[in-house]
Amino acid sequence: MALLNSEKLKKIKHQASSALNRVIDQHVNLAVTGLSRSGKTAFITSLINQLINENSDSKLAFFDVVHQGRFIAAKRVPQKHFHIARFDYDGAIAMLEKTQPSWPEPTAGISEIRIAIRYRPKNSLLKYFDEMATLYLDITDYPGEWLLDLPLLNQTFEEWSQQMYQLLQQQPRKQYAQDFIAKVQQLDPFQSADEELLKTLSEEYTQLLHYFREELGLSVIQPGRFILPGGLANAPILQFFPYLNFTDIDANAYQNATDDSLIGMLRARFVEYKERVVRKFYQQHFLRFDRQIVLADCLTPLNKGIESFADLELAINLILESYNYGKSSILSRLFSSKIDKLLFAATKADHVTPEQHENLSALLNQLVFQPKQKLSFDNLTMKTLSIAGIKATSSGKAQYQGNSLPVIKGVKLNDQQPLTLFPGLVPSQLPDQDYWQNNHFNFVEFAPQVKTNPCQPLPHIRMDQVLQFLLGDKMK
Ligand SMILES: Nc1nc2c(ncn2[C@@H]2O[C@H](COP(=O)(O)OP(=O)(O)OP(=O)(O)O)[C@@H](O)[C@H]2O)c(=O)[nH]1
Ligand SMILES: [Mg+2]
Repeated sequence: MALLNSEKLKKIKHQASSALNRVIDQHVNLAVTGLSRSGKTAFITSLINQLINENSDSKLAFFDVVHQGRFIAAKRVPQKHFHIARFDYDGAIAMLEKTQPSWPEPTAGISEIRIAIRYRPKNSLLKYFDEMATLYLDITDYPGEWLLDLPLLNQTFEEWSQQMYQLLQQQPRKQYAQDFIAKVQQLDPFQSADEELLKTLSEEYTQLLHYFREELGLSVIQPGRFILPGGLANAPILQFFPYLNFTDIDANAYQNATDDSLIGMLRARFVEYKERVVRKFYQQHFLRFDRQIVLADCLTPLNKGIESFADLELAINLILESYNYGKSSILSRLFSSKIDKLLFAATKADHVTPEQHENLSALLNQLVFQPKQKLSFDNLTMKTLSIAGIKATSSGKAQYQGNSLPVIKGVKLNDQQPLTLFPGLVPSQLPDQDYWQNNHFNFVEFAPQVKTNPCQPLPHIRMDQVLQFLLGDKMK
């Protein structure tokens, strides 16, 4: 009897302490990334907005804690790291709530915001301690371009240069890179380093990268900081470029080249970039993230064409490297990350008609899961979804030549005119030649919808599923 009692007591103590721990230990570091213009700011703004405006009208049916009536309230609290810029939620909301709403401004670099979410845990045992529990959610916004730099850590200057040369020689980059390639090929690698020349040529290389990203809609931009320099603008650490003539260089002479020769200085700056910029980011930030969402705008590349889409595919491959924990992976050798859930989300789903959403998720799924098979993602749960952080259109049907067609309706961003359109078909598989020849995806930018009631959460698509995947298990 005494034994039974002590065992029972032990069990109760154990249950009580794990429940208590759970209450105390409620904290998630959520990282949000994606290439520039992929929708990070809109996504984070919406996520916070859904949480702090949660009420009977909110549309979070798939978020269990809300669906089960256990959600109490959420509010912003001061962020944890004072040296990191604050995510400008108020600025973004002010833009979206104007009489003529506009999208939040582009952002550069990293920012952070903290939300405290109060809820009632499912486990009734907790009523002995406290009826409520709090989940502290730290959200970090950082550019996806920084993730694309990770493979550099595994490369020598020579290897990286050769890889960049290969990319620059393929269309559509080739057409715009000819001039730059010719200038670099004329250089004598062993001439003494001329800092002005390095500065001018690295600026030219940076302009090319901007053109690739912004005009051609390409995704593989290396080094990422060249287009998002933050506090490093004009620093010599960003003044290098790939050397494009390695096949003609004497290997010994290259090895022995000192840092005051042109090639030596390029190499030294590349090494410094890897150490002080790339490695530092992983050490300072990446290692503290628990959960990650990668936003991908798949629709703009579909609209731009086959080359832009192929580049997105390559970029997703490179990004996945960061989560590949296999023995030979870069990360497992250099760092040990604790990310246990990774969500890939195809953003701006409100740009396609609802019956295409499934295709959009399937397409992203293919982009992500093909490379995944070659890598090792033990202990990592992954999911793909198609979402809209801030829904700017409504969907309906229109009559066209006697047929009823699905359409989206919105207000065009450029001239504020109403527009109804069928934007096109999204392939459910990686698009083949046939798709590119016979389909044209029409991506028109829409203005955010006018908000009639400021207390109403922002309209969205599947943000509740995002919340459930990323936080559901922490709010049981
Ligand atoms: N229709 C629609 N458009 C969106 C949505 N999210 C983003 N956009 C569009 O995409 C643009 C870029 O969105 P941002 O949220 O600023 O993207 P970002 O990733 O933060 O961009 P950077 O700060 O430049 O890196 C916006 O200005 C909108 O035009 C969405 O959910 N629906
Ligand atoms: Mg942004």
